[in-house]
Amino acid sequence: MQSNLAEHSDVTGVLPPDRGPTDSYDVAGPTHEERPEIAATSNDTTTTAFPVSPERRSLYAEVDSLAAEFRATQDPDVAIALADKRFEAAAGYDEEPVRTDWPPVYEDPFPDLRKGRIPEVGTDRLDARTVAGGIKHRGSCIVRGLFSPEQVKRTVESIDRVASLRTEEEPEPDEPDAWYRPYLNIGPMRRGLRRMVIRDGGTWLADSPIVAARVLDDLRQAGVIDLVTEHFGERPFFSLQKSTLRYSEPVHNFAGWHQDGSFLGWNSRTINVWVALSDCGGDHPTPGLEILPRRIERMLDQDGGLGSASISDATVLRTAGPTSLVVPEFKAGDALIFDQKLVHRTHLFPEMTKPRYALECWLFAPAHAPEPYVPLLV
Ligand SMILES: O=C(O)CCC(=O)C(=O)O
Ligand SMILES: [Fe+2]
Repeated sequence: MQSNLAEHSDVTGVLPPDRGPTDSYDVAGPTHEERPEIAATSNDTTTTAFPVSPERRSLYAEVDSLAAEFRATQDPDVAIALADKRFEAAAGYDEEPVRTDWPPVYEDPFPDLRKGRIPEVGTDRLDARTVAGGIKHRGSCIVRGLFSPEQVKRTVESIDRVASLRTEEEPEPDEPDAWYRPYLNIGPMRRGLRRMVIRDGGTWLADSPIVAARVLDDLRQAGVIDLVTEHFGERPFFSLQKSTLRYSEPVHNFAGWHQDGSFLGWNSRTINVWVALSDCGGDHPTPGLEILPRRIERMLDQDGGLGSASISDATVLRTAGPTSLVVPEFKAGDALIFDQKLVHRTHLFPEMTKPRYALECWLFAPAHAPEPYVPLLV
């Protein structure tokens, strides 16, 4: 399959990584050879208890200590040092995967929920059994109030501030600072992708050292990093290209149905934490998400014609069968947690009048992160 970035960006809202023209998007996951069982000794992601090499362990510890220093001081120079250290700690990852029992087996945590409904929990039930179990059995899980109103307000203001520091014409300003400091150690394809993300209103989270430090702290504080760590059995990575501060205009456009696994790699180990930062979905005049609320275990044909990742309406409807497609209502601060198999798209209709802010943060199990994505330690 040919990669065509222009094709991918504007009509689908789906931004796959940049790849060489001969690369395929159907990335096979690493083979599941037998490996000696290594148990994670702790779920505490701020420790260095995971069985990584001593060199990497000390980089992880440096990330933790810079994160603590930034939390205490809010010093912009520390935010920059922290961002750099996150790249360094994840670069060239070649450790054995911790979990050999994949996928984990979860009972349906919502046995009484009607078919076609998305399970909902509060932040008091953020554990892998509930949320990853919900994903496994229902396709996704809503977490109400993942971000507090203060966290929402701060993140929205940050998105506006960061957006004022870059334009599509000048995505990499000459005088970067801790609010916007795009990562430059990438080639022209990835730079083109950055430009397209900006054109669509987004900013890569990792391009803002201050916002990345705060948002990752917010996610940790809410308990979501621990739950993903528990699910992966190891401390997650995020990536340059697949964690985005989103600002979406209410422009009625063709938004492609997709499964992110069609370009992230069907067998990657990943969880997306998507946080609404505006009230949206339902009947709000604000773009939300439209979802096929069921677990789909196979990669659907990408026959949508809106870029090589998109799935046609006909295929989605045929796959849904009796299940109705849904547009859940989100209050600012609510989150949808899902993996690479969920069938979804941005929900847009012509009468929409209000823009939407959101955070999209795909987390990866380090040994199963898709290779084209530049990794950073969470
Ligand atoms: O925010 C959106 O409208 C789309 C998000 C999406 O497709 C994703 O997070 O995978
Ligand atoms: Fe998506």
